Amino acid sequence: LRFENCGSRGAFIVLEGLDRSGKTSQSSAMVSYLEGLGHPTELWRFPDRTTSIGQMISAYLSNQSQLDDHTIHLLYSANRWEKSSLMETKLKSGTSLIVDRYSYSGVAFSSAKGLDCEWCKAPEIGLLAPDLVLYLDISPEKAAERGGYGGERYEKLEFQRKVAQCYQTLHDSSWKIIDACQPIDEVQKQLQEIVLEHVKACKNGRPLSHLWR
Ligand code: DGP
Ligand code: NA
Ligand code: NA
Repeated sequence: LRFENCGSRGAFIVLEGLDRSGKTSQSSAMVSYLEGLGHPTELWRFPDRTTSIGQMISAYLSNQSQLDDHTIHLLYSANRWEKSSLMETKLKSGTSLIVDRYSYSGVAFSSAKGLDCEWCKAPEIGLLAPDLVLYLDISPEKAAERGGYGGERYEKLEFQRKVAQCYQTLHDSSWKIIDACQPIDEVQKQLQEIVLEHVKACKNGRPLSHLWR
């Protein structure tokens, strides 16, 4: 049973959290879950490293290139803008999108470097707003214990502490905070309940909106 031709839209759902909070595995589990229920769903992630802007970001993250903090911030934002019309098309055609990181990472990671929060938000204004933001809550210390970090630029305890503080200032009514230290199945179950509710609300005609409102 598929729903794509019912004229109803898909849900735009973002997972956020520190590095090693479990976003990536929970995002793919969520896609399988929704697909299994017959809801057309795609897994997206930002940065999308497949585009040419995404490749510049990837080179920066692996320390193969150096960029001024403002410059890289705008590249992350441009990477979201370059995908935004496809995103809107997908949603309007009835496909739900599970998105691993979005503008909240953009603001949290850049303001953790000391950039002004309002300046960081500005290039995100007008992007589609998610219907739901699932924040996988874990302390920076616990996240660091999870098999350690890889070698990428931001994967350091001190920096992740600052990111966690910046995320705190971004919560709004679209956010649900999930305790990411629970057993993985429990986290998954809690996410499924919340997501299903939102997928249904979007099918029933909840309008899309734009950042930051
Ligand atoms: P990921 O591919 O999800 O591991 O993300 C790579 C790293 O980039 C991760 O440490 C989080 C960070 N990041 C993701 N999105 C943004 C963004 O928009 N701006 C900044 N400054 N950092 C970001
Ligand atoms: Na990472
Ligand atoms: Na990730």
